[in-house]
Amino acid sequence: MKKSEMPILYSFRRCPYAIRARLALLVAQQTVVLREIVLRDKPKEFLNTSPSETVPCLVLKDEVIDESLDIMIWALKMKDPKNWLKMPDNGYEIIKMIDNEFKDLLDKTKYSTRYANEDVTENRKFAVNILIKLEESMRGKYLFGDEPSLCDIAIFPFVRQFAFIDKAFFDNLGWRKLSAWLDSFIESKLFIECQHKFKQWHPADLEVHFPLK
Ligand SMILES: N[C@@H](CCC(=O)N[C@@H](CS)C(=O)NCC(=O)O)C(=O)O
Repeated sequence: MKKSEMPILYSFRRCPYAIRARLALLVAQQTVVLREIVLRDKPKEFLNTSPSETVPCLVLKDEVIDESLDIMIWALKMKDPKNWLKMPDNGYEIIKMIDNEFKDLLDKTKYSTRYANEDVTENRKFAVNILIKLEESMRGKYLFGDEPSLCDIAIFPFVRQFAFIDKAFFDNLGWRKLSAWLDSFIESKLFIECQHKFKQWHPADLEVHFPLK
């Protein structure tokens, strides 16, 4: 593919939404031009492109995909070597629940000082309850069997973020499956590759590609 034809991904290394988009691009072997964004210093090229002004944002020749889940689905429709798209419909409901209810509790736990009127202990408990239900519904090592699906991948970065707010607390919860589930992603080649550190993008920079060649 010629340079100018390559999709552009505006990304931010630590963002859980951007992480899941990069994981899907990686597994689908879709090479993009990566532009690492610093959220407090968004470049005008990004602001002029992303309707929501959030990362990730994938710029195709005639379309801008501004939602991480849509980027995942776009990439996997190109190539889905691990059959991540093969999952029951309720996988999408679980993603929605984690993106909304769980994400809200995650933020209220992680950034509790920003929520003066919220009870952090209660919110953390509600978040843990969601994860317990998730674990109880796991049909194998993963949500729908012994192989991960789109749903596992899409929710993993948020569970990881929650676990690392207080890893000792999380580990002490006595998980039967969820700790191994989480570790399998954290230790995977895919995640390590997806967390490569890119420098903040500036318009005059040479193109950097993701996945790295
Ligand atoms: N719905 C979006 C949400 C993405 C999102 O909220 N990303 C955060 C970073 S983790 C962001 O860009 N926030 C904008 C900001 O902080 O200015 C998606 O799934 O792609």
